[in-house]
Amino acid sequence: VYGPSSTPSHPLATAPVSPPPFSVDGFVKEFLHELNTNQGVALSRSSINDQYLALASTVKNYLMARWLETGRKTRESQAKTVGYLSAEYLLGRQLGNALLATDLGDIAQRGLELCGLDLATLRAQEVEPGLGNGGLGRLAACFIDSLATMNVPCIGYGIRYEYGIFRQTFVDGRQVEQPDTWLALGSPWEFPHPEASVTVHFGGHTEKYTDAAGTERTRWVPEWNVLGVPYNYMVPGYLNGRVNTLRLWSAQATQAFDLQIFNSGDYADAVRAQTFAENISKVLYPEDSTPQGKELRLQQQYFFVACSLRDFIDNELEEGFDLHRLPERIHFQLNDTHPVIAVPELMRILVDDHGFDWDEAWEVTQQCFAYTCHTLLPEALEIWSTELLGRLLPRHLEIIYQINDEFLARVREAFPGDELRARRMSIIAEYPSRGVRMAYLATVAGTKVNGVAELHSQLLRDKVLPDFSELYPDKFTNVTNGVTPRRFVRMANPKLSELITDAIGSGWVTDLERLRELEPYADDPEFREQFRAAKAWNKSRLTDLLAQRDGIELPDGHLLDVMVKRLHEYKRQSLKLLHIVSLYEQVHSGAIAAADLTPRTVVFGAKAAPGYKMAKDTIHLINKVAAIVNADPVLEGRLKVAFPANYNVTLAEKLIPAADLSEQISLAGMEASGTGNMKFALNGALTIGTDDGANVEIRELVGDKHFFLFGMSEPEVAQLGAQGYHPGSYYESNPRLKAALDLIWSGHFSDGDRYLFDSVVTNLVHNDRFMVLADFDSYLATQAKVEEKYADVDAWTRSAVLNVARSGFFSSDRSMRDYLKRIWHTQPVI
Ligand code: GPK
Repeated sequence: VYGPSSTPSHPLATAPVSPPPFSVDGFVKEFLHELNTNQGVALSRSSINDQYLALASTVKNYLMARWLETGRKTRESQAKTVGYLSAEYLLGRQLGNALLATDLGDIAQRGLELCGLDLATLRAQEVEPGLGNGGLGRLAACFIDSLATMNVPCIGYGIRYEYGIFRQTFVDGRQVEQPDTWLALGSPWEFPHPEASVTVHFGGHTEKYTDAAGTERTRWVPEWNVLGVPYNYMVPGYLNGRVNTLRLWSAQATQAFDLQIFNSGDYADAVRAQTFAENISKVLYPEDSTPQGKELRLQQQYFFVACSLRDFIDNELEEGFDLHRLPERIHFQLNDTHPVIAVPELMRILVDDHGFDWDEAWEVTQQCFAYTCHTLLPEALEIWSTELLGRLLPRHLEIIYQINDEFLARVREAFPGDELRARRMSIIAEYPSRGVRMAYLATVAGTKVNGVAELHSQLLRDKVLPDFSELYPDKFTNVTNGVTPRRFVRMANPKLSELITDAIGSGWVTDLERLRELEPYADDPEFREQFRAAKAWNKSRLTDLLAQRDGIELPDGHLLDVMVKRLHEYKRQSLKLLHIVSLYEQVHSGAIAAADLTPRTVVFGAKAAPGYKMAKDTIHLINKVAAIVNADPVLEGRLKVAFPANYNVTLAEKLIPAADLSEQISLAGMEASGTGNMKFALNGALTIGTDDGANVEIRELVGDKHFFLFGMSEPEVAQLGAQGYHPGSYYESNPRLKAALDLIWSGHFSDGDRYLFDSVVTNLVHNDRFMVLADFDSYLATQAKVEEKYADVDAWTRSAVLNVARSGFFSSDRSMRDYLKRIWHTQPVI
């Protein structure tokens, strides 16, 4: 199928592809060429968007030779590839990262200047692909960056949503969602390959037949299908010449599908059919940690997984490859339960399409997958109703039943007579209705199951999947999450990066543990001064950005206190809010003088799932409190609340480097890991946090003296829950807490409307599933310690430097080494 039909005789035809000359002149020539031939405009007539697109193409041209070379090397080596299966990739802008990975930044800047253009302006033109909700999607993006940088063959597989995570706006303080039209001005980073499309089937029924050899077999007779069109994206390693591939699938109507209806003469129906097919990759579901069980969502999951398996088997393996050896060539990592339908799909391919017998197929399948769990919230674990699954994917449901039968036979063998256990462990849930527990299916099928921080992995074993960890003790492992130091330090924080590199050399960018070498500098007054100067620069950069982006004015010289993450009750934005309301209330009741407050600006950034009422009410309340606090002359210069709308990766890159204080205040035992917490520590913010997720490991590494721990521990939470938690008793017995809640209740922040936020306050006082009130006192006491320390500039800076120096463990390069060692057992290809 591939390549020329006769042996080429021109010498250039077989020579390696060469990138354009690496010089300012070479760059200018290439850039103008792209502007003229791709955009079809002269420089003098070009728009900023033209210039941005031409710049992106220019940078792609530099990467292209490396991309082709990477593909050639990987194929030649026949190395095992990591197939990262993820419904979300929260990539962030591509241009800055590509310039960094190619070391083209300076050349581009100088070249553009010669053209009378400004690199920063063109970078600001890029709309980030927001193809994820939050931590889980951003983690996938960090992981593929690290694998490329570490020379590990990896294909990221996912969905090319036409609309990513919604654009958040505020109208009278309420969240209003707008569609994310990230493709509207053109997406220069993608390479569509319609010729490599894959057909995906749905619906219909199954039937038995006897094959030529007389064996009874099953085949799936589907009812409808769609086409998966792959779009490739470059995933450049940092200065190492490797460019891996991210392959995202877009849904289109198949011709056969169209023709059938066109032939029936109903043109309008045919066009509708096309829309129906395209719906599958139309929009990212904006629910984070709360699956809705929607049919279209299951269609999305099967769609991208079926495309990806077919793609790997048909295109990445040599012709005639023996699929018995598939585990030698791929390990698919299941990023949460979203892609778990890949398990029965691979079984179907092997058994139905390739004639494997069941046991052989199961042997192969079991070696090809591993599963990462990202949550402890029971409501976040996906269960697909058997009714829906059977209707959409009848053959897969049969396969799941058979997997379950054999699995339960094994359970009964290991625990004879323990029928209750067999029922507990069944992949098929019977109550409240019949459904497939995708986490159980993944656990049974995979080589390994991992949590995303030590505490989370332990709780996963002990509380979420205890029966499974008893049956398969060796399957369970931990890989603590990490973040890419390229994007989140080197690129986002150029001043700190320069300071670090001046002190210890540039090796830290790919070997983050080297940050340890900074420790002695914590005691160097001159270094601390420069460290503060970098922080001040970041703050003023943020001040400029928020002024022009949101019309928000950041006061000078404040402690910058930042809480950015999805809005969820378990993360407890309401605790941060109660802190603010309490400060306001204490000043106005005369309990404290405004002049005694540490000048502080609290910055929130958070999107709420559109159907999550409590989360949206909390956003509304934060905005209302902000309006009152910010307009209060008594608090002028002392307390300010900023809530820029539409928090995303682009904003994070400016916000995190400017922060002094990082808020990681989830109820202990609820935040699987957190990755924002790592980004803040690496950028020299101190953390106020509970003993939860990766906070535990951050505190262990940076040391108690440099971390503000508060609140109940996970065992204390469990104990309080078991003995019966009564939030009302905290409300009644803590006057400061009562005063703050009463102030909200009184309508003070809602123009006298006592009902507007009644649900928020009532929920806290009477239900409070996440024990906000129980931790209120401890939180406030610890905030007082924060203020005390902040007053000692040198002590604060010393701790901040030590946070940076001791957080090297949280590089996603280290996470990838752990996955390679503990799960994938594969190696770099050099
Ligand atoms: C977990 F279950 C989920 C989910 O649906 N989405 C999501 O972003 C997050 N997560 C966890 O909440 C974080 O603690 C964790 O760091 C992140 O996944 C990556 O593992």
